[in-house]
Amino acid sequence: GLIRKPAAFISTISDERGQELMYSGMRISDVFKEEIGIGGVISLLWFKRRLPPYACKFIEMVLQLTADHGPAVSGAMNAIITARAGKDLISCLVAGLLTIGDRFGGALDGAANEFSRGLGSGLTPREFVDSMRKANRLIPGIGHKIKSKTNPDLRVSLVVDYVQKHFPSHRTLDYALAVEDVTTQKSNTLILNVDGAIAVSFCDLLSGCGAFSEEEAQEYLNLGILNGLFVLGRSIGLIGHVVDQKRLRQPLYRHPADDVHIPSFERVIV
Ligand code: Q5B
Repeated sequence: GLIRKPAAFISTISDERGQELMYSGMRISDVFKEEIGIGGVISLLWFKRRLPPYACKFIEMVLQLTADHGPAVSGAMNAIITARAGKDLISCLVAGLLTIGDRFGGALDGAANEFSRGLGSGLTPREFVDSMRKANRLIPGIGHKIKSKTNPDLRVSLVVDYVQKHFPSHRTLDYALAVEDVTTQKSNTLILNVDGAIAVSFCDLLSGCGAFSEEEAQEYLNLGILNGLFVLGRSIGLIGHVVDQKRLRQPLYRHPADDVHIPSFERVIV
């Protein structure tokens, strides 16, 4: 009989072979009929399941909150400079995205890991902060360049309010806020930042929404899904900055030399 050739790829999130495109088994027409929104589409394509409406709304909230934070942040600067060098939209977008990492915008995965570890191992917030200091590590999700206790980040307040109102449990967020009480004793800029607030809330969503086993929730965290949310959201703003620069016909950028400190070199004698 016929021997089936083993497939070169396995793929489980979408299927375009039939008459109608399917997202994790849901017809594209039903995606619109049921108005599941972009949060619902992400829940199908990233998590392969429908999440409750409050969770889908939270995903949409995250995308909107992270969409942009002005032209001065690392990602926007890189995208703007690249646009002014005349590069195409995709190159500019990628230039901006490549700044996202441990210090800027990409602290979500680390924050989820560290705060879950602290909570799970029963460390008090003070012990958790001390353990990070002893390990000579910054706490991911803590600290901001311009936001502080006296100049609060309203994005964080929006996240905290939403989670406290809609999530069945928010232990990780409560723990992170208690950690913030400790870190802000040192400096009032060491707040729970937007990366941290989203990350710990997402831990609470994965563990409390009833759609994931404990192992599945952990696996999604390990897969880097949280930094993925920031990348997706911030792409909206980065594209906006690129289009803006091109529309404004901004010239090639060169940084003023008097703003760069170049120490005088010793003359090298050959
Ligand atoms: N210290 C965010 O640094 C920043 C500490 C800490 C313990 C910490 C820094 C940091 C962890 C990574 C993180 C996400 C780089 C930030 C984002 C999106 C954004 C961006 C935007 C947007 C700020 C001064 C003193 C030193 C440090 C201590 C600092 N952070 N200790 N744990 N986490 N955080 N990133 O102000 O004793 O004087 O040596 O890396 O969560 O990216 O809008 O800009 O939407 O685009 O330059 O919001 O906190 O402070 O590095 O000079 O440190 O505080 O050890 O202590 P700064 P530094 P000492 S949200």
